[in-house]
Amino acid sequence: MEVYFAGSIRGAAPDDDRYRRIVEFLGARGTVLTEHVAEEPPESDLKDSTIHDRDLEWLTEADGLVAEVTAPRLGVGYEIGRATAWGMPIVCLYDVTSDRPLSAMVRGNDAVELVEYEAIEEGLGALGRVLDTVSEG
Ligand code: 6IA
Repeated sequence: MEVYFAGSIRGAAPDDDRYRRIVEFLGARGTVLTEHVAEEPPESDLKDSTIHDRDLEWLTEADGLVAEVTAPRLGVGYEIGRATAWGMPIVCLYDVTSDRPLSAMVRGNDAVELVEYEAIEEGLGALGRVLDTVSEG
């Protein structure tokens, strides 16, 4: 299984290690095409057009998209939109203790399997169950 992991890069990311925990969790079940999203610092001197084209190519190659959407970001929303249009399996993780309400464009999207969590351990458990269902189906 090849998974595209999406999370905030240029905006406020969570001030804990949850992206790294998600990437490690996914990496134990398959290949994560975008491990760099969890790296510190994630920026490089690649041209934005190179990043855009490369990431979309990875997204087309992936078996599914897993996005952490607690920190709302244009880049993540764009990736969810493209994956929705391509009919890919999409799982979004959202921390319900956040004071930032989740966009209706995610919560109201039938193509998105939404995992709401209070602690990341709980979120990863639910993510695992969703992935089991997707891989069986
Ligand atoms: O709006 P944002 O830029 O925060 O959106 C983040 C999303 O866009 C992530 O899920 C990534 O897939 C994608 N993205 C944004 N910037 C980069 C990037 N910069 N590299 C890869 N994907 C990106 C350079 C990072 C470097 C370690 C190669």
